[in-house]
Amino acid sequence: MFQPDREAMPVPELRALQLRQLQDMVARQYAHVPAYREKFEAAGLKPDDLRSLDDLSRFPFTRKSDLREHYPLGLIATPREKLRRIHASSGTGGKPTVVGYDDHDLEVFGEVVARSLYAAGARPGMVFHNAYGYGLFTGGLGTHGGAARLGLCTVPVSGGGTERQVSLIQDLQPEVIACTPSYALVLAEALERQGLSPDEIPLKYAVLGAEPWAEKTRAEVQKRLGVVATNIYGLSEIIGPGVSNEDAAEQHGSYLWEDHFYPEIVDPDTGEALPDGEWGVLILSSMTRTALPILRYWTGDITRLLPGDNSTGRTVRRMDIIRGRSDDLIILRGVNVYPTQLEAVLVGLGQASPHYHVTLTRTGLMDELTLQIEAEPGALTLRQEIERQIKVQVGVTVRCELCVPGTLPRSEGGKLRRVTDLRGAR
Ligand code: DLL
Repeated sequence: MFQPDREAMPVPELRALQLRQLQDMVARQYAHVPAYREKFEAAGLKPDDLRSLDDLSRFPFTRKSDLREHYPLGLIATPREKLRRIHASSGTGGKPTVVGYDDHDLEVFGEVVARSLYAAGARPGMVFHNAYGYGLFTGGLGTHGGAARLGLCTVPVSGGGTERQVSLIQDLQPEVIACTPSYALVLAEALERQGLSPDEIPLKYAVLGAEPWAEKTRAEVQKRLGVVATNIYGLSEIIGPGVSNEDAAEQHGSYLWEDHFYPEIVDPDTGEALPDGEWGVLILSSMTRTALPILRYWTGDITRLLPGDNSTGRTVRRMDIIRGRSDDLIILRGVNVYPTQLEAVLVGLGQASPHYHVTLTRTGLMDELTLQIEAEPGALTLRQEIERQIKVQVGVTVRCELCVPGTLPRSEGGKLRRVTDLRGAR
């Protein structure tokens, strides 16, 4: 363990700490964030109504829409001049969700990522090939900060440029790599093309996340890269990567750093609490964040907290893999895309028909998104323009297909399913 006193804290002590931190957070939100105060008042709640962990369920959820409504930084609890960094991720309505960090938050970020990398097998002095994207996405800079805290030597290669990544891996001999699981397979293929066998590849540990994946991919990555692969989970609204990570020797459930992030699992339809072991939506409260403390964030991610003992001696709970989402967020090659972002591009191009459908498929290693729209046959330039604008505005490559007007599915009163995901579990 990187911090045994925190990761293996006696459970009663951990619960007492969580309650104290939640009480402190709610008090700060009430005092400094008008939007939270209004929400509490609307629910008839004052900070001192939080007397036990059970009372938390009386407090309102925070949703992506709250962040959007207070775009860009209306939910911060510190003066703007204390902010030291901004990150962003896709929002539902075209505008990104912006998050802010002060010095203390960056400290917390470094700590939880350092713990995660340590659990993944990384040790001080190792060379770390960081292929998460650097920039507004939290993946690159987030893991970078944690690696510095742990004492790794980071190669900040970021995403893309696979051939160059292959040479850097051969030349710099990194033992640890971090990237999305789908990119790990792309790299494996490129290394194989160079004629390298798994035992000639220097990598020993892979820290994979930012998109859903399953055991089949783990086996594939481990075999082809010759690594032990663990799952790293996180989201920008809470901090970024490093909310939880599996232990390399155990590979069964990701340890959720619950001295910083308080987890709950609730029923996706009713929002009622579910006991450990049951699948539901993961709710997280970022108790120790000072610039952007978020109460009961509805992550939309479907998972469960694993009941029972573990083999590492940690006392913080583990979460299972993300089995799905309770909303329409699409994760395409690690990039978050909401159907409404695609719709916004269509509307912007004067594409008046609201009828469109998204199909996700997997060809070989790559996920593909096909966007079907209704248009007169032969509107070829329109098709190309839509593809180009989506690349520019949303940042993903998609294939646009024209359908005869009137042929795409229409809503029959209920929620129209605009997305068909044929990718299956990885
Ligand atoms: O994806 C943070 C991250 C970076 C995590 C690097 C891990 C590694 P966002 O862009 O805000 O943040 O997207 C968050 O991605 O709600 C999940 O739906 C999904 N996600 C993240 N990690 C995993 C994972 C980053 N290990 C959203 N398994 C989350 C499945 C994941 N889904």
